[in-house]
Amino acid sequence: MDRTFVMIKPDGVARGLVGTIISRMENKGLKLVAAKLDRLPESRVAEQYREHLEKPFFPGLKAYIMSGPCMLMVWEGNGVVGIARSLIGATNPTEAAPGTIRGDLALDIGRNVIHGSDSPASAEREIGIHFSARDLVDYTRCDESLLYE
Ligand code: DAT
Ligand code: MG
Repeated sequence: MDRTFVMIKPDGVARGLVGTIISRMENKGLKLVAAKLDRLPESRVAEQYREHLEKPFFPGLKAYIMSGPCMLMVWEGNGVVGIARSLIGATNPTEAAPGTIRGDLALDIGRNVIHGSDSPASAEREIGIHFSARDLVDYTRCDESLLYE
């Protein structure tokens, strides 16, 4: 089964949006396999956003991500990387479609509430930054034929 890394950023946690965001992903049918509330040290912010280290917005992004605890999660499902990105919406909430998390719950690219991995390779890399193999819980949620033909 495919996996992706999703992180509710400190604004989302502080605004009390953890429950509504998890509900959206559960309602879709995705399966939560790991979760922890965690403050990211600078080293993990740099690893997480390594492709953005030299960008002008990186210092602000780092301060934002380190401003409070994040809700770190691993979600499972067929095609979950793309499905999670669709649920999350465009990077800039001013362009994110209504119905998406960023479209419904955020206003500004610098406070866009949530991160989701952009490819299966990124997902594997990002899960490895924040979780160890034993953090990923193997369990039966429901009869999977209710969700997949
Ligand atoms: P995404 O989070 O949709 O994968 P990204 O990987 O391009 O987007 O950028 C990572 C985060 O960095 C993004 O969620 C918000 C911030 N960011 C990106 N581009 C930005 C910009 N032009 N100005 C300010 N923040 C930006
Ligand atoms: Mg990205």
